[in-house]
Amino acid sequence: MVGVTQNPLDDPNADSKAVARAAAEQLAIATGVARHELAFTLGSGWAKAADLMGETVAEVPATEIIGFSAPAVVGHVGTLRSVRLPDGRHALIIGARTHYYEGHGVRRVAHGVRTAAAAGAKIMVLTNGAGGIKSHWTPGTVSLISDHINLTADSPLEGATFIDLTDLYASRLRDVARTVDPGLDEGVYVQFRGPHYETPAEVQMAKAIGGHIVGMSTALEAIAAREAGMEVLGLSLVTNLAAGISDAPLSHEEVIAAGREAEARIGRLLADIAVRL
Ligand code: 8IG
Repeated sequence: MVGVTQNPLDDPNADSKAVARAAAEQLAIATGVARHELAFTLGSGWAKAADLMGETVAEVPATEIIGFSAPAVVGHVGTLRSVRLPDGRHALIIGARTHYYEGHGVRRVAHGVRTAAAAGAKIMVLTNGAGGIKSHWTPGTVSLISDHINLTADSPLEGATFIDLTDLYASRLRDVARTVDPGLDEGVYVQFRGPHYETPAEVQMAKAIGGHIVGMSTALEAIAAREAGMEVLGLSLVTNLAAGISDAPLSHEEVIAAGREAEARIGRLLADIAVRL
């Protein structure tokens, strides 16, 4: 396409970690913050957390940083933010997730996480809006992610990279989150490719194989985070019951509305968790 800048990650010969290091360097210059100790990817409904966590030191359009692309979804924010927490640590806030369903490949999906690792982050907090399989969950419920099932049949890792995924969603960090809200439930996140929602039969399959949450983002990112040596905390905002769990058809507008309704409460929750991480 004329006038569209090439993303270096689309070059099959590109070294995705080198691109992430370059992105982290650009980010350090653009934000004036040399090192980010922790990082957050804010999915549907979670954007408010960034304002509540601390003082925004800098905000950069993601497209100004190498390897990032503009978000494909209305309601997603396309910026990278540096926020100073009350204790002086800096959090990198990634409001520009690239989803697998966009079809740009796993390197672009993993780029935010890899950039966070290259920027110094030891803890990666992955949040999302998702569908719930536990029938007692109401829209607006937050669940910790305890584990995942990756149904994309893909991996962000290249070559013979055999990475252990035991305790991928660190039980240590889930315990920290529960010191803020002891009532937080947890569940197994099942990543589908999307962008269509599941059929009720697929949701029943996800349930039968041990899933509690259905989504389109987090599993691949979590794998990349583990490869990069980060501890992962995963949080899902259940914006809707998964297809067939309730009789209601799913709509993106409803998902956005549930996110709006929940955003102040879950933003506060995440900000309170952040200072304890
Ligand atoms: I928000 O019901 C949201 N994201 N796969 N299924 C899947 N992703 C989702 C859903 C859902 N709701």
